[in-house]
Amino acid sequence: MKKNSITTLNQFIADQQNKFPYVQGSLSRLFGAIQLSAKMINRDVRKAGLIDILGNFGETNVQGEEQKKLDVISNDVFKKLMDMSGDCVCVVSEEDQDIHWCPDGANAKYILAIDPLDGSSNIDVNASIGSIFSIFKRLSPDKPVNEEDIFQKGDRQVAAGYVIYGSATMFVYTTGSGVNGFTLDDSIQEFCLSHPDIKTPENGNILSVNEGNLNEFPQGVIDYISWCKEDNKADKRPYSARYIGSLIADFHRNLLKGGIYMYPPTAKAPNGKLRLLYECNPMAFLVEQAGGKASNGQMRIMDIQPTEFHQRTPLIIGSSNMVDQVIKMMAGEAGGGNR
Ligand code: AHM
Ligand code: MG
Repeated sequence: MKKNSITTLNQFIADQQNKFPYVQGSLSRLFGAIQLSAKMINRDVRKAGLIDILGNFGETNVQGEEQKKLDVISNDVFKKLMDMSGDCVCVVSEEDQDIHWCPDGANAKYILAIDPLDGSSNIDVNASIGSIFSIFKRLSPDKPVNEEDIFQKGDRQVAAGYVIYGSATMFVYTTGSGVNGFTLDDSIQEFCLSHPDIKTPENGNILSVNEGNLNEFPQGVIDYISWCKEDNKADKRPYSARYIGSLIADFHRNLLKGGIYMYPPTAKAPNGKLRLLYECNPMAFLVEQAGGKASNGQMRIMDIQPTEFHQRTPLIIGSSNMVDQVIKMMAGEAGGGNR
């Protein structure tokens, strides 16, 4: 990035299109629609307290969770803009039971998976929340899209990213050639390149996990958490505990500073809480592109074969050496320290 120059997300995508043939016209148009969705959701999030849209919608989503009004609004915004784009075959969303087929998308190339507003329990308390997206290419232009197209492994994602509605609004994405972050300049309503080529440190000293569930975690995870609290100057232990309960906020901080986020299996939820298609796959693509790792404790997240829309998986994600250490300890291998 040249000093004193501004690169908007649109300019950046246009440049990428020249460099990488796979960022073709329709993918950049799809990005345009995602970007506009993000701006519209950002507008609503920013005035959520002013226009009676805070609080519960009064219904539960397909997974029995209470939906917030902003969850519903964000889901509708994404679907409407995908419909208008003409570049998206269908949308699968954490908030919907069924596939949303875009009316003019029968011949389009791309499939969008979204968590339209993640961390929504934080809306009422004005903490950071975000939208997560993952893009796949349909398997064949000649056959109608079916579940096989949607249940592709994360490794086949064409692009993924998130928009964080935090103290600033940022758009962070990858198309498989690094990770770049853009901050929304409110005055011109443009996302401008602020975090080029993000690389996450190999080692970090931040631990993000809901320790309230500690007694239900596998022994290896419990051991790892105790290990993080031990004194060891060489690797900056004890680590700092930071957990806000909003995946994007915890992930974003750890991506930039170095750290680990875990949502391990628990006795009550052996597959954890987070969804493979809408949360884990896109975050895994981003973290790997930034030099980090993402695992379910046994295998790489992006190698998991999806079999259900709302499939859940444990998630261990962040700085590569930290993820390796958890995996080692989950496998019962010595982790060091005085266990
Ligand atoms: P959501 O998609 O319903 O918002 O749930 C996902 C969120 C993540 O953002 C967050 O990391 C996690 O749930 C927090 O769960 P818990 O409160 O069990 O720690
Ligand atoms: Mg979510």
